[in-house]
Amino acid sequence: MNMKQLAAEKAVEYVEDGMRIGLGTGSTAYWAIRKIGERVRAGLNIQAVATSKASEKLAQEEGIPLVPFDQIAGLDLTIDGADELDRELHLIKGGGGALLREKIVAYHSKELIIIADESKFVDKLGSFPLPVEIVPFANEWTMEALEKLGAKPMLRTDGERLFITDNGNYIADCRFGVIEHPAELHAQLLALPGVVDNGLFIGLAARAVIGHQDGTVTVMT
Ligand code: ABF
Repeated sequence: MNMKQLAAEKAVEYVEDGMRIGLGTGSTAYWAIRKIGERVRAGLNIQAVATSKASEKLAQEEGIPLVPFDQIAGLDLTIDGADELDRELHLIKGGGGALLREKIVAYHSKELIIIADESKFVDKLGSFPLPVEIVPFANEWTMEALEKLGAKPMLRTDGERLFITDNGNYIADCRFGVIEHPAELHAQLLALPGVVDNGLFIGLAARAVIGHQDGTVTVMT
């Protein structure tokens, strides 16, 4: 079993009958959705929402009951991946471009469990460029404002064309170097007009399940 699958399957042990579950996105969340599907087919009764079209499709194939957002009042548990996490469970997410939907779903969950292989665990955030979702209007000015905050921002492209998020926005991948104060940076970014949100998740994750190369799994709280 690979490290991602190990972490994902351990995290799915926290899913209980009757829960409302948020399904994350990415290659680690993929294994969690597969395992949840297996448990649903064995009789587990849950309701779920997905953070992306890809996860929604996989959940449908797995037979996981999906409910529209207006028919569910919040979630008990969301299981999602991350691009980086530190020992305080500060995260960088959004490498897949779904950070806004992932953050909305995480915020409305009583608990967010992050699943990752050991390579995602870092002493300090910042090796992974921080994804910042910005509106297309006057994006050149927003990019300049990001530079003034100390970033080297690059608009994400999808091959030749600009990458467009599910919300119709752009992603600026911002190299800040080591992020010494994630909460402060998060607040500074949110204060910039034109910035919709950013991939720093502060105080949202309650637990991280990490899969290791030697086949073990650790749970951080
Ligand atoms: C989502 O998928 C994102 O927030 C993050 O960018 C990515 C992690 O993907 P993977 O598990 O494939 O590394 O959770």
